[in-house]
Amino acid sequence: MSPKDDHCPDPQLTAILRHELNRQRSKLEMIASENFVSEAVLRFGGSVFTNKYSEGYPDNRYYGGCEWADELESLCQARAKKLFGCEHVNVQPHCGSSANMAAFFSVLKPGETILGMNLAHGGHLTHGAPVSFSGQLYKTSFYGVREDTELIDYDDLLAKAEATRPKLIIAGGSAYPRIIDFNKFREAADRVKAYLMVDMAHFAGLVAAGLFPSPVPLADIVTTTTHKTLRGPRGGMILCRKSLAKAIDEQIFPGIQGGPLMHIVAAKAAALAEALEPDFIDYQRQIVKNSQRLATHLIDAGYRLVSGGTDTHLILVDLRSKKLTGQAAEKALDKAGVTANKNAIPFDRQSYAVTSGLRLGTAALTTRGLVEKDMDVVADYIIEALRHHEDDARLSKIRQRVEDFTKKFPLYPNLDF
Ligand code: DSN
Repeated sequence: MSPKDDHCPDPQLTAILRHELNRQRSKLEMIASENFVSEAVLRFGGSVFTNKYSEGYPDNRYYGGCEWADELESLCQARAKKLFGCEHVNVQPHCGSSANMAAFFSVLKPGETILGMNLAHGGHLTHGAPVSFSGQLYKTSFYGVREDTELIDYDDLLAKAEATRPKLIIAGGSAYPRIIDFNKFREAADRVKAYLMVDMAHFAGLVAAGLFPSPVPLADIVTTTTHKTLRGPRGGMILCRKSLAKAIDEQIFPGIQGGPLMHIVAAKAAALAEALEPDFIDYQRQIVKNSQRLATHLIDAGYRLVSGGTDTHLILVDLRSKKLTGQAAEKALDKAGVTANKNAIPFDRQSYAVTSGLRLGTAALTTRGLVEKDMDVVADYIIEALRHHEDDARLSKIRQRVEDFTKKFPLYPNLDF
C-alpha cells in the first residue's frame, strides 16, 4: 500500500488543523512560552527527515543511510555554537524536560541533592517539584525571591547552598520577569563545589541577541527549549563545556531518548540561522519594548506587577487587589480573544489550579509585527476584559474587535490545508 498524497487526504484532520490555524490567526497569543515560527521553520519541520532513523551522532550512527542526517546535525550544531559561543551542543533533546533530565543524569546520581528555584516563585517543574522526575529522584532544596522586592534572594541562595550542599544548582525558570545575576549563582556553586546548570528556555532569544547576560561562560551546563523567545520548533537543546560533552551526549542517547527527530533538528537549524541574522536583535529588542509598554499600561490601570515590572518578554500580574483569580482572568481573556495563562505569584495563597496571577508574554505578538502603539490597543482589550470578566456579552464584543485587529497582522498568509 502506498501512502496517499492527494491534497486533502483526511477531511476530519484537515478540519482540526484549519480550526487551529484560524485560532492562532484570530486571537492574541500571549502565552509567554509560545511563539510563531517562520514559514521556513514550519516547512523544514514537516520535511522528509521525519522518515529517517539516525540513532547516534554524526559519523557514529547505528543505521545506514545517515550521510545527510550527519550533514544536517553538524550544520545545526555549528549554528548553535556560533550563536551562543558554547564549546559543545547537543541538538537532539525532544523538549526542555528531556534536556533537563539528561543534564541531571550526566552529573547526578539518584538521591543526591539539587537546589532550584521555588516553582511558586517563578521556577520550573523540572527543577525539583515533587510531581516531576526531578523531585522524585533527587533530594530537593529551593531558593526563592525576597518578599519585599520579589527579586531573587541571592543571600537565600547562598544560605541554602551552604545548608544543603547540593551537587547541582539550577538557575532559570518560567515566570521570573527580571534579569538573573549568573555571577552570584557561580559564586554559590563554587562555594559548595556544585555544578551550575542554567535553564535559559524562556530567555534564550534574549541571550542570543545580547539583551540578557549569557550564562554560557559561567555555567557548566545550559539547557533550553527552542520554541520560546528563540522562535524555533518545539524542542530542546543542551550547551555545555567540552569536559561534559560525552556524559551529556550519552545521557540523551542512549540514556533517555532513542532516535532523534531529524525533521525537528532541520527546523532547529533553520531557526538558528534566523537568530544569527542582524534583524533578530531588533526583534528581541521589540519584544522587550512591547512587554515594557504593556507593563506601563497595566500599572496605570492599577495592577501590581510582580517585581514592579519586567526586563524581559514576560509580565506577571498580581490580581489580588482586583479581587480576581488567575483562573477567572484566563477564562475571561480567552472569551475576549486573548490567550494567556494563570500563574502562581510568589507567596500565593491560592492553589496552582486557581492562582492569584496572570502571566503575559509578548514574543508571539512581536513576531506578528506588533509594536508599542499596538500594545496600547492590546492593553485596552486586556484591561477592559478583566474589568468586565463576568460580562459575557461585553467579552464577546471585545472578541470581535480583537478578531478585526488581528487581521492587520497576517499570520502565515500563504498557508492553507
Ligand atoms: N511550559 C513552559 C512554560 O509555559 O513556561 C515551561 O516548560
